[in-house]
Amino acid sequence: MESGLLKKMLRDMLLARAFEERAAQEYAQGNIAGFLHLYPGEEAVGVGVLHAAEPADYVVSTYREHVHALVRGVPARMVMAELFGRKTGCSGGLGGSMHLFDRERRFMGGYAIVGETFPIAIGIGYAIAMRELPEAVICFFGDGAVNQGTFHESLNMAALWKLPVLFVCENNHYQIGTEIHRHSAVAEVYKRACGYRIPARRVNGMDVLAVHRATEEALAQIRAGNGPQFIECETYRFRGHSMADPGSYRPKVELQAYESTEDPVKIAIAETVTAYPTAEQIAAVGSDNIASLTGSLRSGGHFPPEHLDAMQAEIAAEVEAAVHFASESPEPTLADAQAALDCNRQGEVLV
Ligand SMILES: Cc1ncc(C[n+]2csc(CCOP(=O)(O)OP(=O)(O)O)c2C)c(N)n1
Ligand SMILES: [Mg+2]
Repeated sequence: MESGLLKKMLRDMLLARAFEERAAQEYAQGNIAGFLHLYPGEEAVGVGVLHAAEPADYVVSTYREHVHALVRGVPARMVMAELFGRKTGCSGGLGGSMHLFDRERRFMGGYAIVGETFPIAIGIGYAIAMRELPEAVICFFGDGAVNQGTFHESLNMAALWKLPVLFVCENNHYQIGTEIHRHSAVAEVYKRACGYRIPARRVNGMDVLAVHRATEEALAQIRAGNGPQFIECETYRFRGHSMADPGSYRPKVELQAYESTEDPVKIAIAETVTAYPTAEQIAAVGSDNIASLTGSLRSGGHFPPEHLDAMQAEIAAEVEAAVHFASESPEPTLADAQAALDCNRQGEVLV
């Protein structure tokens, strides 16, 4: 993989983690109201999928969507301002954490209703198909959403009409406190797509490179006119379902095991930051063996640890600035809310 892309993905993974951890702090201090569903542990899914997409593709997501919006290019300050309910937020402060929206970046919304994303994705996919455009819709959803009627109705329609939709299941194994084998008759989510003859596969959702590769392949199939595709990303959330959930239904050892060995951010750093062999190591093996020493290095290039430190400092400053921007921004007025309603009444077409 090209090293520039690898670095961009690493940066987004780090931004995702830093943004969400800061949002948790702001929530605890009372600066963010309502529900707040955070993404730590799942970064490799959003980052891997969205870096394989084109700017012309559409994205539809759930209430756990801050990172999807960030990776799509919505500035951190506009996402944070939306979480704070401020007028400068990407939904004018009228949506909050679960309803981020950015028409310009084709981020067609986070949705609070489980299973709501499917019909919206299908509608956009239908519009694309009618116009015969080379675009696709990426539809994110959780493992808990696959028992909703909308899931089955939408997969059926997508397959029947060969709609350009990529279904991406973020399988973090839990629907709030209910583990997947206790809410789903088929715990391997990707197998459900067979019922609609949609090609489906399962990937390691903790490995950003694996997710990226699978998405590239699936999108290539969609753009070749082969209809919808399905990817199940197996992942894990490190925090509770929302800030209101201490997550006490999970064994501590389970969480600790994931955090210590499967953290997608640590894995992404390891993928990106590789050290060249030292002079002593080269001398020890002889120059003929340099190739074997360097063979494990990423072909794309070298990213020394000090670059990582600089990247992390830059991200910390970006998140700090986002919080400052959000807290200094005004709240929307009643007239703003009225204007937003009027705008829809005039039949504005969003797609
Ligand atoms: C139709 C509907 N039923 C119930 C809820 C309450 N609810 C909010 S999130 C959630 C769990 C969804 O779990 P999953 O799809 O696995 O997504 P995750 O939160 O794990 O990302 C439920 C039941 C809802 N928002 N909408
Ligand atoms: Mg889940």
